[in-house]
Amino acid sequence: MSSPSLRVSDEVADALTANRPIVALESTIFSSLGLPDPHNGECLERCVAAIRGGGAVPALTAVLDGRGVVGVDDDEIGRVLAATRKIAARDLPVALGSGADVGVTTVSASVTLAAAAGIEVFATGGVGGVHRGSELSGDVSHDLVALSRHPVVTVSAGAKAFLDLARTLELLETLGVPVVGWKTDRFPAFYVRDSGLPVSFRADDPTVIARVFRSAHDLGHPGGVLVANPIPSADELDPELIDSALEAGLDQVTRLGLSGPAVTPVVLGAIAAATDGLSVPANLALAESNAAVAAEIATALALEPSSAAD
Ligand code: PSU
Ligand code: MN
Repeated sequence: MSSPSLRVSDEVADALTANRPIVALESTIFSSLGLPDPHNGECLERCVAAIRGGGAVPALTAVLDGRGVVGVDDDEIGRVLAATRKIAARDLPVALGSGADVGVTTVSASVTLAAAAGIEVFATGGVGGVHRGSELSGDVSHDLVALSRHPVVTVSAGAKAFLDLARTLELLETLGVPVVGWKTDRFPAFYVRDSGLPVSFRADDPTVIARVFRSAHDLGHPGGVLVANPIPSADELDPELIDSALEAGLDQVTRLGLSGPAVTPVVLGAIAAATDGLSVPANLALAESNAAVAAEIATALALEPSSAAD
């Protein structure tokens, strides 16, 4: 499984061989680019505990010592949490080829690494998507393309709240990525359970998602499935508070003249400030919930034979 470009931990490699459930995790949300210290470390601990509690093996992805890593060892976690280099899928070849010391992987890079290792389920906070004003800036996250290219089920609380969610859903349709509402008919908006937009399919049972995913494969579909899991009701934030916090965040981006990968960390920081820090526990709760749902789906998938095994 491992190669000069890819390092798979022993625990993850053993689980792959034994067809035990595995859930890959991204690392950008667990760095200071995603959450302030020490909440980033707490978020990772809660996600790992949720995955193990659900009977699956966690596989944190990152770049370390010029290799893509699937299953960061415990004694390396500090390096990953402190990293400030954000690595999307297009940055992976450069990071590996040039021997980058350490970098945190976004959804697109993490899904790429998970698929390369043969892992079928991945959990994140919120995926990237079509940015507001993208008709001028052209800023559309590669996350959406990566979801359409790699055979991985991604569990997310919808997409990042400050995106153009209607256009994000349109692009997912264009790219042929099935979007499944987890126990909901509505596409969630990260800190709030309902973006006001519908999803075309709802699942209340992880086995159904496993079968949707296997069906896509059987038909030669190259990509994955996006599972949209709303933030738990008890942790949901007031939509009006979030709307004004988003405005504050986007204003700050405009004032600073930011574009590209620099946008998300600044907006997230501004949202935390504008909500008096309330956005942070909400972010932790939704990430933990996604990890738990991902473990359920990974467990269902381990029981659902793939056609390759027929
Ligand atoms: N959503 C969050 N926090 C984050 C991200 C998303 O609430 O840190 C990260 C994820 O790693 C996602 C990335 O893949 O932002 C997308 O960045 P961009 O918009 O630059 O493609
Ligand atoms: Mn972008």
